[in-house]
Amino acid sequence: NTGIAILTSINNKITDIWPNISVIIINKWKVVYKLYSNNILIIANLKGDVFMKEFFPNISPIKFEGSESKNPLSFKYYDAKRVIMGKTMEEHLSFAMAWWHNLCASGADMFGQGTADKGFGENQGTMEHAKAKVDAGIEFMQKLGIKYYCFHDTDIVPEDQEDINVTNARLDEITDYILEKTKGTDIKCLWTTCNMFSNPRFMNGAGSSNSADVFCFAAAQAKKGLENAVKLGAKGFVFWGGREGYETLLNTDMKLEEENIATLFTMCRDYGRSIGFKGDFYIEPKPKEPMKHQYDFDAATAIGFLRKYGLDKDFKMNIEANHATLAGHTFQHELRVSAINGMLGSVDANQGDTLLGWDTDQFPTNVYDTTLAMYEILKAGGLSGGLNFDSKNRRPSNTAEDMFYGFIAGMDTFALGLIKAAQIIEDGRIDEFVKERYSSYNSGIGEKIRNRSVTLVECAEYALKMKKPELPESGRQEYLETVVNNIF
Ligand code: XUL
Ligand code: CO
Repeated sequence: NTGIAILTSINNKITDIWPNISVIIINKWKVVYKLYSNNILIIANLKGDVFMKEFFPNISPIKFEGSESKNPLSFKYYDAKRVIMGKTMEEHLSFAMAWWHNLCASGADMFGQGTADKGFGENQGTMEHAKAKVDAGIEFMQKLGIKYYCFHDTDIVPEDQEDINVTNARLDEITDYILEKTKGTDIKCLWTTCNMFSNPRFMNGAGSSNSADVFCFAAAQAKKGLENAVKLGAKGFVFWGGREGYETLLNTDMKLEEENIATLFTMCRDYGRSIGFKGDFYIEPKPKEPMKHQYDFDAATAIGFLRKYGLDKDFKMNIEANHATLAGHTFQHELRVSAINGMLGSVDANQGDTLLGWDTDQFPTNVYDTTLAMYEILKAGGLSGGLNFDSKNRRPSNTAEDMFYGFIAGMDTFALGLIKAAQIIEDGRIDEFVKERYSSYNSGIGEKIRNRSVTLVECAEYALKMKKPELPESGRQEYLETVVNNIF
């Protein structure tokens, strides 16, 4: 207040609790600067009441600077208000932050502990930490201009190992806190899901567990999850069946397990609708990991399952790029399968490493892949959901800056993919080629096949009369790949 700064020796509560913290006392304000991989700026009074906390004080809001810029903390292609094919980039690309990778995961793997500090100045496993993650997450999203977040129930609160009622009370508290902190901002929940794979009770699956008691715990988590989806106004509710599958058929009643998953989904659909959940339910297919064989292997399998159990009106696909490649498909293939079945809902934006056989969840940097993905998304008329960065930094990329670099890479790669996909469509050579390739169905016998106004006998008679057909025209793959490169 007086403009006089007094630097005192450090001897107060906060420094006692947290090592590695410098405290400067300026008049009656205490400025705490945490000297750690995450520099946190805290402004508090001498009683310890915190008035302001900045989790990423060294990082200013990320701006679009264009492709000539060499500033690493800027967008080169993502220009939120730029209009492409009648919509702004921001409207095409509803980016979301995945709570679990960005605010929880420290880089731990089965060979070593974490390398990144995701404590945000609080002790892990406490509600103070849960709240610090909300505050840090909001600051992070605002600095990047990201409007959506996605989370598992267990990402936002520590799970009580003895009593699910305690966990549920914490969920009430944290969702109140999220609502309070996002009030007046444009930050919203894209989708939420329940972690029904980490807790030991789910070792044999959740909906597919051999234990009816465990099935009920999955139901209890999903019920609470749906209530929170409604409370936070989520656009979607995801089921990723990490442990819904099997290791060996020697101990598995596959029919019973699949039927029970369908029962759980049906209960969730009916309960969700009864409490006013108007969004989409999503299945996120994945062929394996952690299970050897997961029931939602890929989009085609999941769509067939939904149709069999009458769930196809309420469910869509959440397609993850890395899951597609684990299934032996391209990302583009999974998007196309979903789109042509009217079930393209949302996307988990990441990329795998084809030399590694697991889900590496890397930030998308391959522009060729994002171009072909955005081509599918544009042709399908967009996503009802968004692009959730189910992506994490590599273990050695462990600073706060790296968290931003990851998102900048992903957002720019999708923005450039959008620009290039729109150019492919506007160029028209690819679409024209495909149209022409099937032109034999525009008239004559082909038209009758399309109209289903011809029988097997008539088709056979037509063929016999011709004796031998001409070879179909060339597929021209190399030429088409050159067209794409030409557009690049
Ligand atoms: C796991 C995965 C999940 C889902 C949500 O591979 O992708 O994080 O996105 O449960
Ligand atoms: Co995912």
